[in-house]
Amino acid sequence: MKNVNKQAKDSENRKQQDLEVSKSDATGQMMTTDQGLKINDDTNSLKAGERGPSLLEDFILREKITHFDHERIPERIVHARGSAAHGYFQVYKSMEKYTKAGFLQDPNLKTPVFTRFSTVAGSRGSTDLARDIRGFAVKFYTEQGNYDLVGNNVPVFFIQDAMKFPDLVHAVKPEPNNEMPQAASAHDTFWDFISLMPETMHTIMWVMSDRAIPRSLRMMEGFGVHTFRFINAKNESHFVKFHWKPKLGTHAVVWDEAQKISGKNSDFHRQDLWEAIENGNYPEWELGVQLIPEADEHKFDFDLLDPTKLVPEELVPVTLIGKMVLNRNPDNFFAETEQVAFHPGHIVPGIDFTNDPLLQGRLFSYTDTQLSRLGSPNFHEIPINRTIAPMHNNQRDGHMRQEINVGRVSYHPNSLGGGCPFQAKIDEGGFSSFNERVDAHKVRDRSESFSDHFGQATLFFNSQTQTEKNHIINALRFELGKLETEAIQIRMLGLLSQIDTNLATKVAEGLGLKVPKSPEKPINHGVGADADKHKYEPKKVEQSVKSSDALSMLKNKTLSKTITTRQVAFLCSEGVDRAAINAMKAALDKEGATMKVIAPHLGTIKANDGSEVKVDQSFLIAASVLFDAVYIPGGKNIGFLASKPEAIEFINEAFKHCKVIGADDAAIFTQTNVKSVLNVKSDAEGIVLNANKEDKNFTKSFIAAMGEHRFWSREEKL
Ligand code: HDD
Repeated sequence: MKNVNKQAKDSENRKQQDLEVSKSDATGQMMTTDQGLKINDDTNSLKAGERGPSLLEDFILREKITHFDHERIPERIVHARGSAAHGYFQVYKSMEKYTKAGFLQDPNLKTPVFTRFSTVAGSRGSTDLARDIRGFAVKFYTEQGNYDLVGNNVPVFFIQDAMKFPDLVHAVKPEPNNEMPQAASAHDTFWDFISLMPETMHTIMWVMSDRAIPRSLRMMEGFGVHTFRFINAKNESHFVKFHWKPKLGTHAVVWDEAQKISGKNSDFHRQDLWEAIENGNYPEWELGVQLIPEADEHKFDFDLLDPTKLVPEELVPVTLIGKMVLNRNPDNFFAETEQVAFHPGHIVPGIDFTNDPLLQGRLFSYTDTQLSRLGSPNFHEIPINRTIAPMHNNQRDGHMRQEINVGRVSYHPNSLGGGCPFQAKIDEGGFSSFNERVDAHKVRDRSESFSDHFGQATLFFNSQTQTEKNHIINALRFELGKLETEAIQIRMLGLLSQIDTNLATKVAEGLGLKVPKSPEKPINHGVGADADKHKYEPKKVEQSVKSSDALSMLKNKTLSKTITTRQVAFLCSEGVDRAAINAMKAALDKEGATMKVIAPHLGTIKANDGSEVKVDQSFLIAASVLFDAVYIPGGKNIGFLASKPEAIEFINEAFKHCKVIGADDAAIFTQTNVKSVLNVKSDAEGIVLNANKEDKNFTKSFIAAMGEHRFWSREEKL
């Protein structure tokens, strides 16, 4: 067993060892120029006299400034804002029945991975909490070469054909005349495009749901989106959909919170991921697959090649086949997180594409974009992109080539180099594309089987709880409410009415508009220009599955009750009950949750027993939106906090966002001087009281309530 573990550990470390040779550590070293010349003065430039002009001769100044002038590279055209971590993937049991992919065979093999999460629309410095899809890109450094699973936290995409991707991105990005708004879809150009492209409706439902405002990058699902293929050693193909299921469950914040977090800490997700890994709370996901035999390709109400559709888990269950653990933060953000280059076309034998027209376009786009972003076809040599598999071919030269290819041969076939590098036979691991038969006319067209634009949007909406439906309605009211053009709002109401009449009516109420009686007929602009193509008119296909729990976060079994790594704010001031702090802290520690003492000032405060309590954050810095729950320990401080507007705001906000509030003394909620300003109903769900310190189960009750995460009944009452 020991040997097996060692083998797994060794395989996991292979990428780390590879990166080691490129690392530079200045500890204990002298400062030099880029040429290795030791620098004697890094503060003063070379001048003609103490007060004279700087000299052109100053090669040290020139080198330093020149390098600085060229430090920036273009940010990613989409997914510019991202955070990443290293880790490993391990399969539970061999998947050889379905795929010959090397990293999916041996449960003792740990394949190194580098995973980058991102928002789509915002710039590199934009807020983490934008309403947006999150990118979920995993680079597996396999022994057969790099495999990239470049997915999102939403299982479907806005458009069906890559031809429309630049239009979609132009529409959502800040408007070109005034570069506004940043990292937001709530503006006219986005909804103008969406309202004219009914195929976007299913994904719009997801983006308007709380999936688009995750609580943490560690608490969101991932999806490969497209249907891919698994190919086994007998060259048999199964269609496959990939899922990542987070061990901590799938959780979100609410929109009001998201907006406030953006102001308080726009690095909220980045910091959360970084700190979890630094503290040894390694985030974990299980990889799931939905497997569909070739023969079942046409068995569904939708086309498997259509990326605006998902396969309901009721029709094809998700089988969990392995796990990914992220256990190491990058050493250098630019070198690793910024320079990593993902590409859905980086595949290994055993995995292959389908003819999904969105995927087909992506296969071109990703290498192309690296050429302008990273500047050269040699981006594969950048340490984070380097494969751990042996790499030999006849590609040569280009900007910034690192490799020194020896010998005189750089072509194939050759006799002077003994025919090397050799082509690999299939049984030697050589890649060959799936032998799919394609027999067709060349057409610029789309299959009629892609015409259902509403069926799964309705399925998604119907699968949500009432709370989730309310959040979708409010998100649409917010987004559409920000538009300047009424015609776009009305067009959207027309489309929403095809998904659900109640949804459209409720959104219309918020906008002060009426749902159009005979909505503009949705045009499929992708193929609508030609009169003969009326067969492509958008339609709604009734889905055989009417409601799917897996699509709702609140019904979903992936909503885990664990409170590991959750953050609790302890609101304290002078005279706070020391024993109460200790008891709650100990109980939270046991569950892996963390606490912070929030008080009127930094430094320390005196507890009721005379001891000093270290303050982590003052009310000036802290905010309820940055915490999962609030605890108000007893003692004299209750009276003080009740008179402190910042504390009242803290508690009110936690109540509004349906979080657990625990208090040792009900007085905080009932004092006459605060009753008028405190919006908390002390008998509401999720308010845990330890009246007169008599409740021995208080900490237990508080933790159990935290496991429910939010008490939505309060929101409905509000
Ligand atoms: Fe894309 C980046 C995911 C459609 C073109 N995409 C990018 C990233 C993710 C995705 C996660 C960031 C990777 C990283 O962290 O570096 N993209 C998707 C998914 C899609 C999708 C799940 C649909 C199912 N993308 C898509 C299309 C095109 C692109 C249709 C173009 C035809 N995507 C790009 C890109 C990016 C990119 C322009 C920008 C930066 C990069 O590639 O490296 O090439």
